[in-house]
Amino acid sequence: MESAGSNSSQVIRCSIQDNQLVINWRDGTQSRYHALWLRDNAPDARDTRNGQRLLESIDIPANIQAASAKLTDDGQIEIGWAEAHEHSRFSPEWLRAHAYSNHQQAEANCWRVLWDGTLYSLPRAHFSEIAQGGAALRDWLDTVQTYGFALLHGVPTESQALLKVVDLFGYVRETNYGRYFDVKSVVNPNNLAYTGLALSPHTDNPYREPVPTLQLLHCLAAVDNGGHSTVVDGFYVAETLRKQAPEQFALLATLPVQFHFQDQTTDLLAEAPLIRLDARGSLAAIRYNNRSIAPFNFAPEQMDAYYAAYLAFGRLINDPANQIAFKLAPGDLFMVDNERVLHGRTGFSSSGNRHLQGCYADRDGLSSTLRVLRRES
Ligand code: NM2
Ligand code: OGA
Ligand code: ZN
Repeated sequence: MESAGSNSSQVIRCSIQDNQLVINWRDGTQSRYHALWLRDNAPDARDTRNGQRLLESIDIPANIQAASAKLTDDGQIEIGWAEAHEHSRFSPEWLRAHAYSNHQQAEANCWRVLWDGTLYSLPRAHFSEIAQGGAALRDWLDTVQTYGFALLHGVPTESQALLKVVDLFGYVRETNYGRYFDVKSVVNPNNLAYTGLALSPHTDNPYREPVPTLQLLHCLAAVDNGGHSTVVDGFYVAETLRKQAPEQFALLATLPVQFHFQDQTTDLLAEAPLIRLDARGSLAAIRYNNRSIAPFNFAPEQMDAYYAAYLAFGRLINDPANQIAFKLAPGDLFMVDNERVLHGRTGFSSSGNRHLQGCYADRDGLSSTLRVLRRES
């Protein structure tokens, strides 16, 4: 029953047992697939032009029976249905890729590299290279995904040049601060970012829901004294706290706090825990901003414990051993994953003409572009 095709030749045997397709692979492993799962995912349940599903799962008889399984001459696995549908064909390659039996939960986000202040070479690239697209762009975006930040040199020192960087991978997330914003010291600032004050490491716009997931900051003019940038891997710091004090980590991951921003035309308020976990308990997002956090309003018996956890987290974030510092020169830009890497700056004299431009963008656009670029390699 073996036939041509490298993947079908990996199939030693296929059969139906207990209403499941059982495949014995050449490497000695076995995979099992439930009849209902097979019917639900059969290629004939999809539009051939776009791969989108046409079938409503609720329309499949819950007791659907797989009657037979065979390897066809053209190397497909054919399931014969006892009910309405005669048969469905699957490629062995697809079945292998989607095998779920003997299942070990894949390590979620295993591609992330967490770092502290000893990360000795800053991930970086040159604008003229990534502007060509292809492998250079792929590698730079990959760096942002892996480390949660990356530098870019040689971005033209022109207003709005940072939008050209966004155009390479995705879409600007416009906010009340505009499509992009000028970070410089102004007379009547609506935000402390628009002063010469130091900004301790923070994530931007925690008072928004959803929070912008990427931030770009592009240097148009630097000053001699101060204005250094700092970045901290919030996931590294959170994992450190999880190890040191699991009960403090758990408090920060469950008790919601509020963040607030107000000016003449804006009143933004959002409530969320400082640490957000995904359904598997892995880190999903950090929200931390000393300037816009609202007064805690927990039950009195929670206040001491929460403050202890909050301050422990804050000390780790502000510990220079966890920070990387660098100075942006005109033409430099850095992009951070705003739900993972906190950024800040040292103070500078507001009489100088330091000028950054910033904007936000969406991370899903970045990961989509990255997957498309990876198809080509
Ligand atoms: N700016 C630079 O999220 C924050 O409030 C940080 C944001 C004003 C857009 C500053
Ligand atoms: C900001 C910010 C850093 C800087 O604008 O959100 O953090 O270097 N700026 O001015
Ligand atoms: Zn900021």
